[in-house]
Amino acid sequence: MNTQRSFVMLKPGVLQRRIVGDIISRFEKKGLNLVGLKMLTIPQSLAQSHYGEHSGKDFFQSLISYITAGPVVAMVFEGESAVPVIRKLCGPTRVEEAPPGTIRGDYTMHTAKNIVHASDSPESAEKEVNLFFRPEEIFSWTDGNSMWF
Ligand code: 3AN
Repeated sequence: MNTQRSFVMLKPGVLQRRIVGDIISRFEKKGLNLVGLKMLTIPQSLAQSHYGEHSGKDFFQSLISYITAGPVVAMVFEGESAVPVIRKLCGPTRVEEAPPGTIRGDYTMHTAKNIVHASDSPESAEKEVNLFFRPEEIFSWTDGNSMWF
């Protein structure tokens, strides 16, 4: 059993479009455990740290503006192979490559506004969870239905 945690963030447009419940539901129905959940407006400094690897790219400034434009929903999910499983549910970064059935494939038209962030490795997940959550804000729980998933 390879239990992992992953950081997931619903970007500002998700709240505006009133589809927060739809998106969270996809992760829940898959069988992932929601163990951390908060809303926040991301400060500039946190946005720059979170997307530091893209600093200098042509889309960096618009990415920072977008991500700080309104409240986001930040979450931590736990489950077996949670990191790759969640990436699959989200779909590829580029929307023209995101197939129907994935979150990005079903809900977005533009890569720059691809509505959801999900950790791309267990190492990134640990870093991102620690960036957005304090240890006491994570609530691991035992899923009584785990044998059915
Ligand atoms: P992912 O979010 O799939 O891990 P990253 O880390 O390469 O992808 O990109 C982070 C975010 O930057 C994306 N979610 C998207 O909003 C934005 N982004 C990535 N590539 C582009 C691009 N070519 N043009 C505009 N925005 C982009």
